[in-house]
Amino acid sequence: MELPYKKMEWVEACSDPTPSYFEEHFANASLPALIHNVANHWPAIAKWNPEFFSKRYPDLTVTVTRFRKSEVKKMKLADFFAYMATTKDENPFYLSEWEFEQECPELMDDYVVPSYFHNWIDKIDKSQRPIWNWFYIGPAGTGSPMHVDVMASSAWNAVITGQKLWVFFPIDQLEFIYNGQINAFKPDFDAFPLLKNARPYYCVQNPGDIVFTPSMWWHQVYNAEDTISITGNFLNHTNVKDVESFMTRNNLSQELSVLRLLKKSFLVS
Ligand SMILES: O=C(O)CCC(=O)C(=O)O
Ligand SMILES: [Fe+2]
Repeated sequence: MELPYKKMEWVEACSDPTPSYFEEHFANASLPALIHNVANHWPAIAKWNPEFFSKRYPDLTVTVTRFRKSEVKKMKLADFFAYMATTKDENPFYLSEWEFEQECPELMDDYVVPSYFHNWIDKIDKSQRPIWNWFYIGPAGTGSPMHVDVMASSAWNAVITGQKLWVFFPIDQLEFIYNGQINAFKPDFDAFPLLKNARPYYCVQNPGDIVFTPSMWWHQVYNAEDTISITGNFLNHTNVKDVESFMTRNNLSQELSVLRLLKKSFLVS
């Protein structure tokens, strides 16, 4: 896809980084990454496809939405995959943020999260912790509007089948994106003139690629093909400051007390 920005940066790519390389170059530097040669070794790559999901969980009810939740409805999973294979909708339904862990916990055996995405949240008892793992599954033309991730956490996303395009805006370009009202893939420079000054980061993610989203970076995602992908958000020493200030700003006192316990157990002070 051609994007009409005067200047763009490519998201830096790497192949199966060591934890120290990943931390230094991406997590601590707060830069997005396109990581090759990790998720392509997951069992999920050979297993997760429309046939697998349709046969294994045909009657599971999921919630699907059009862009910016302009329409929301429930569907059976097998019916959604049948829709995905045939739709010509201009603004198709997307199965985004599907919380699969409770209904399909066995799917968690099909992937291995690299150690550099270590998640403090995993220390909290399953019944208490927030669900921060989701599938994003949809036909070509679906995607997620501009957003920052939950509670200023960071995220990894792996494409299993299909292709995603990503546009990222670093924190020092906030003034150009009008609080996320813009559509980064169809920028309207008349309605949002400052957007002309933006210099977004861009990448194309293919099957087996992982994209790392640093905390606080605004981003928008577009599925250029029918796509099955999975995301995990995480909190650890690399983003705890951002998460803590988010919680403080939003008066999340309960969450803050959990965060402080986690800090105590993970950070040697
Ligand atoms: O794939 C999508 O639609 C959104 C993914 C995303 O925003 C994320 O992983 O943080
Ligand atoms: Fe996101």
